[in-house]
Order: sequence, then C-alpha cells, then structure tokens
Amino acid sequence: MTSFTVLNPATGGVVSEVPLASVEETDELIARAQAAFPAWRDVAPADRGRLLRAFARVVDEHLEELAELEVRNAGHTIGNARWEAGNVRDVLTYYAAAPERLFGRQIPVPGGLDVTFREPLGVVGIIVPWNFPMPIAGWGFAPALAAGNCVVLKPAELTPLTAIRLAELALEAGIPEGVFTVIPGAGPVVGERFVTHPGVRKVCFTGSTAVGKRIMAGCADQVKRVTLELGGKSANIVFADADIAKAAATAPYAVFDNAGQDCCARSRILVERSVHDEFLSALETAVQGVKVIDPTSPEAEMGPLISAGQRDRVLGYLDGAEVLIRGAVPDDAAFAGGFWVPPTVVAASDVTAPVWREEVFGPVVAVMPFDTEDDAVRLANDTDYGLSGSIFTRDIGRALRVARGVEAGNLSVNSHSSVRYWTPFGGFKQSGLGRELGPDAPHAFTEEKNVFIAHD
Ligand code: TXE
Repeated sequence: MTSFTVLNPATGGVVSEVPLASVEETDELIARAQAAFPAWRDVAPADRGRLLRAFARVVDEHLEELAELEVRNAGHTIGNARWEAGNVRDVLTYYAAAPERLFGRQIPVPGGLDVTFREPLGVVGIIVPWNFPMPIAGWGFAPALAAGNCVVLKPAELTPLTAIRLAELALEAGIPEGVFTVIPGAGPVVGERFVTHPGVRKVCFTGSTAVGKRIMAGCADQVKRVTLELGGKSANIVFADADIAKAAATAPYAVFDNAGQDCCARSRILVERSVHDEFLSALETAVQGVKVIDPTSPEAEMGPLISAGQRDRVLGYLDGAEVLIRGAVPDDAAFAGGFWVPPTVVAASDVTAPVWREEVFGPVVAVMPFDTEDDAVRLANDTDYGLSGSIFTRDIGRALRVARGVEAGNLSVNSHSSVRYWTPFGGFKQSGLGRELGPDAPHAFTEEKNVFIAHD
C-alpha cells in the first residue's frame, strides 16, 4: 500500500488520498533531521523561544482552517476542534518559555565544582494516534523542540491531515527545515522504523497498550528512551453525599466527549447504592440531552466514531449487554454512511464482563453500585489500567482518602478535568510510562550531564 484514503467519519465520504512513506523515505527524512540537529541545538535559548512563539502565532492565524480540517478528518465537533487547535497554540506558547529556563544544577561536592547540564537527545520520534491528532502531537513536539531536539512525527494513518498542515505552518513560522518533520505512514513501517533506527534517540508513543508493549520491547534493544501513553478504564466514583445533580449532569461529558474515544474517558461509573436510582434518573435526562448532530454545527456535542471498524468493535461490546439508556444519532440521510453510535449506558453486574474490563473507546459507559468507600476504591483499582478518574463527594477527607487510594495518574474531585498543559499527565500500571506536559516535560527530552571541575 503506497497511499491511504482518508474518509470523513460523519459521512463516510472521501476527504483525500495521502501517500504513505516507505522505510527508505523514512530513513531519508530521519537523516535530514539528524543533519538539522546541531544547528537547532545551538540556537540561543531566547531565539528558540521566539521561534516557538512565532509557530504558536501562525497556528493561531490558521486556527479556523485547522479546526475545519479536523472536523472532516477526525469527525470531531467543530467546538472541540477549535479547542484542540487552540491547545496546540497554547502548548507552544507555554513551552516557548522553557529554553531560557532549562537549568542545570550546581551540587556541593568536595575538591571542586560540580555542575549538571540539560542536553537535548537529538532526533525524537513521536507516534500519534487518531483520537486527538493535534493536541497529542503538540504535547510531544512542543517540549521536545523547546529542549533543542529535532522531531520526526508519524500521525495515525486515519488522521494525518492536520499534522501535515502543522508541519507546513512550522516552516512558515521560521522553524528551520528538518527540525520538525511529519512522516505520514503505516505504524508497522514508519512507526517501527522510529523504534529500530539508531539515529532516533527517543520514541514517544500514544496508542493501544498492545502496540505500546511492542514498542517498549523494541526500544529495549538499544536502551532507547521511551514514553508511553496508553489506554485507560477510568472510574467515575459518585458518593451519596455528592451533589448528585452535578455528578449526573457532567457524567456524559466525561465519557461521551469525542464519542468516547478518549484515553481518560470515565467509562465505569461507580455509584453508592443509596443514590443509584436517583443518579440514573438524572443521568437519563443528561444523556438524552447530548446533542449528537452534524459535527460542523457549533451546537454539536458528540460526533461519529473514527471508522467503520471502530464502530463495529464498539457495537460488539453491546452484544448481550443490559442497556439502561440509549441516546440518539442523526437521522439525516447525509450521515447515513457515517460511523455513528448513540451514547449508551449499560448496567454492570459482572466485573469480568468485557464492557467493564476493556477499553471500549466508544460512547459506552457501564454503571455499577457500591456499598462502602473501601469497595469503591477496590473496584476502581480492579483494572490493569490507571490513567484517570473522578470522585464526587462533599466530604473533603473522603475526597483525599479516595484520591490517594485510587491507582491512577490523574484524578479530579467534583470535576472530570484530566489534561491541563500546566500539570503532568500520564498513567499508572499499563496506562503508560513517564509523564507528558507540566513544567518538567522538557526534561524528558534531555540527558542530564554531570561535569566535575577539580580545584587543583
Ligand atoms: O491503535 P494503535 P488503534 C486504543 C483504543 C483503540 C485501540 C486500537 O482502545 O480502540 O487502541 O486503536 C501506530 N509500531 N487506543 O489500532 O494501533 C499507528 O499507526 C509503531 C488508545 O488505532 O496503537 C498509530 O499512529 N507504531 C489510545 C498509533 O500507533 C505503530 C489512542 C496508534 O495506533 C505500530 C488510540 C507499530 N507496530 C488507540 N502499529 C490512547 N491512549 O488514547 C501501529 N502503530
């Protein structure tokens, strides 16, 4: 296969045909990135910051264009897509301040002066999935570039268009050729080459746990640095003392946003038994209110799934499930060929059921009652994943106890907020390795070098 047909998930119509790079083409582009590295590493920190700010400005000038492209390519609602393009701009702006703050340390030692330096790794390979093509790319490339690395980035086959455009905008902003290169291609070809090529010093991967494990094993061969952001099966825990109306009104957003194709989706709701029925009845109203309509409408709150394959996979989880609530999909003929699944709530009574254990990655949430705080924590932790979670309670002590008890990287209390670029993001257990974002992200793209200078 030398090219990939990109479809509009809302309609099934063809958007464009994108060539897929071969191993030889990938090697050629990695070589160009290696050639660009010494000059980029040596750009004065303030100038590197200025270039990243210029990149952010150009992204901002093209925000609407990028957002509209993402609606066609990924099926996102226009509201979400605008936020996503804005997130790339904001993350670039945030890390534009990093080059001037990439401090080393002076460590007291006997006999001389000891200092550490933060040195860039060289060429970094970033492999991006299709669920959030723009933000996930930005969370990798912005801190990597800020720390003085060159980046080769492989978008998902299904959603390459905005990444390709971002690379053009980087050049327009004055980022030198070879510093940020997007290489559209197949995972097992271009992605694997990032793993095996000795010139790629680090691989940052976001995607399925299965492929993440394979990448980690491949990187071991060269002791290559690796950051993994993998799947999730996050719990939304609602205690009886919570603001039940707020918990029910926000629960759909926490799992149906981006049609559930979100590694932080709260796809398991644990509700204290005494408020289970009250919660479910409020949840029904909230789910029926989710606007699953033409994604180009500013009113749209949920769009289609990314592909026919993903739709069928998600529908498979509903086979034999006890459906409690089912929302709507657009009935307009224009969307008949799209990959739609209605927002769906199922009852969970069996902790071994696939819909309770596996990452569905679609608009499906399973609800289970619990009796005690300990039960809630135990059920939340009964998973191989550990990415996110929410806790709804008015009891501050309980909020803190449960937040400390749940094995997950990103928890929120009376909120579903997971990813804020100011704070570290990543998973416990099989949800990943390493952290992205936050003030320390550029460090993950450096080696700390220690130099000792003897007094005599
Ligand atoms: O992921 P893949 P898929 C989960 C989610 C979803 C499932 C399958 O549950 O339903 O994974 O999605 C590249 N070497 N997540 O099959 O295959 C691929 O080209 C190197 C959660 O699309 O992991 C793409 O760029 N790279 C997740 C990226 O990996 C390879 C987001 C992700 O694709 C490769 C996406 C290989 N051998 C899916 N094979 C999240 N954490 O948010 C594929 N790729």
